[in-house]
Amino acid sequence: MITVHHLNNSRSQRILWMLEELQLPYDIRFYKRNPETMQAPPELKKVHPLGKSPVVTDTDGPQDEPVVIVETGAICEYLVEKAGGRLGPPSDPAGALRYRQFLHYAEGSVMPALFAKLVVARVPLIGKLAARKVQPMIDLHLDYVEDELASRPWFAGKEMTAADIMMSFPLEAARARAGLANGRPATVAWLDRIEARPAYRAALARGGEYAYANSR
Ligand SMILES: N[C@@H](CCC(=O)N[C@@H](CS)C(=O)NCC(=O)O)C(=O)O
Repeated sequence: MITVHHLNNSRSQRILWMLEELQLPYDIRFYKRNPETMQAPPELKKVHPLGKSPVVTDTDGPQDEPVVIVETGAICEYLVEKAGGRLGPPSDPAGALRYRQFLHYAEGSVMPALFAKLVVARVPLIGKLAARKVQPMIDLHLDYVEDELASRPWFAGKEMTAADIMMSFPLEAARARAGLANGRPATVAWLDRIEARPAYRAALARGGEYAYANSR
């Protein structure tokens, strides 16, 4: 059985969405952020030493051994494999390359820029000014994403894949905190498309508090 160790308002929402898309059975263990520090509670360190979310445990891992997996991208790849390739790379080489790129790009490039803004904005006195300095770093990514989505419906090509699931959290966070919706219609349309999906809605209903979803 798959268990998602799920933190409110966090990246682990993507894993719930992916499991709903794949229709794989799963349990959720809920963890709540400390409202002042926003940190995960210490219990999560009992599941994995990093104490961050998502963590997935699977009692039926490869060779029937239980496994503990961290890193959203690695978890997505694990689930694609477990589901016999569903939501995995498209068969054409260019699409497969785009799939691989965006699977890594979400956490490797977009999230660090957004995180930098979040951290500097909290610095007393100079926070607001410093956050404005970081904004162009974020815009570079958001404008690139807009260009990409202007020419095809999904990040890898004609079909939705795990790359779209990976990109959902940074783009939802950027809509909430970094002005994504200003003049980026293709990305906004993509956000509307993902959020209208029944599996996305089912994951929201199961996962509880997720401040980055647009309410419909
Ligand atoms: N790159 C990692 C990041 C994991 C991460 O930082 N998760 C956040 C949730 S959005 C977390 O657990 N924050 C609470 C904490 O660090 O205590 C991934 O994608 O899994």
